Amino acid sequence: MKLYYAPGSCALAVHVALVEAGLDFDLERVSFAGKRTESGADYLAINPKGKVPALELDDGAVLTEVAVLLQYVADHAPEKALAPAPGSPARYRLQEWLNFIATELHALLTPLFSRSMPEDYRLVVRSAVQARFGYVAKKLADGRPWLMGPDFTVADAYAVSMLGWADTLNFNFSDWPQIGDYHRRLLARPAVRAAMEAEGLIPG
Ligand SMILES: N[C@@H](CCC(=O)N[C@@H](CS)C(=O)NCC(=O)O)C(=O)O
Repeated sequence: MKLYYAPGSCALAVHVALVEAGLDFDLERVSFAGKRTESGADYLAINPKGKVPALELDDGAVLTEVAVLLQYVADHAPEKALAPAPGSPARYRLQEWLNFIATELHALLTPLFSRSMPEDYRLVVRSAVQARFGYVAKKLADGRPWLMGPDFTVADAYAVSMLGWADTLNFNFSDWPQIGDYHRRLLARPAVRAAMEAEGLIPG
C-alpha cells in the first residue's frame, strides 16, 4: 500500500492508523500547489479530487476519504481491534464518530486555514467548532480514555489530526480539561509519535 499525504494534513489520521495497524506501507508526499507527488507524478491522475489522503492498494486501486481509509486499514488488521467488527452495533457507533468528525469538525476546521475567509464568518465558524468540541468534551467527561470507550479505535486516529489543527488555530479548551488530557494521551501513543516524526511534525 502507498499513502499519499501532505505533512500535518488530515492524511495524518490514516498514517497513524497504518502504524497502529502494523501494516506495510510506503509514503509519498504531495505538493498541493503543483498537484505533483515527490516522485514527480501528476497527482490529479492518481486522485482526480486533488486531495490527500489517497491510499493506493496493492492491486493498484486508489481509495479516498479519511473515514473510509480508516476503516479499510482497521479491517486489514482485525487482530489490532482498531474498529469493531463490520455489521456489529458497535461498528455503527464508530461510523457515527467518523461521520461526526468528518462533517462537523474536519469540514468546519478546513476553511479556517484560508486567509481569505471574511472575519465575521470566521467568528461564526469558530463558534460552531467550539460547540462541536463541547460535544466531544461531554462524551469524555464520563472518564472514558478514548472516543469509543476503553479501546483506542481509528476514530481516535482521526481526532489526532483535528486536535492538532485546533491547537494550530489557537482554540481554547481550558473549560474542558478532559480534552487536553485526551490530546496528551493521543500524543503519548508510540504510533502517533512515529507518524508525526515521519511527517517532520515533531523531532525524531
Ligand atoms: N473529504 C476529504 C477531504 C480531504 C481534504 O480536505 N484534504 C485536504 C488536506 S487535509 C487537501 O488535500 N487539501 C488540498 C487542496 O484542497 O488543494 C477526506 O475526508 O479525505
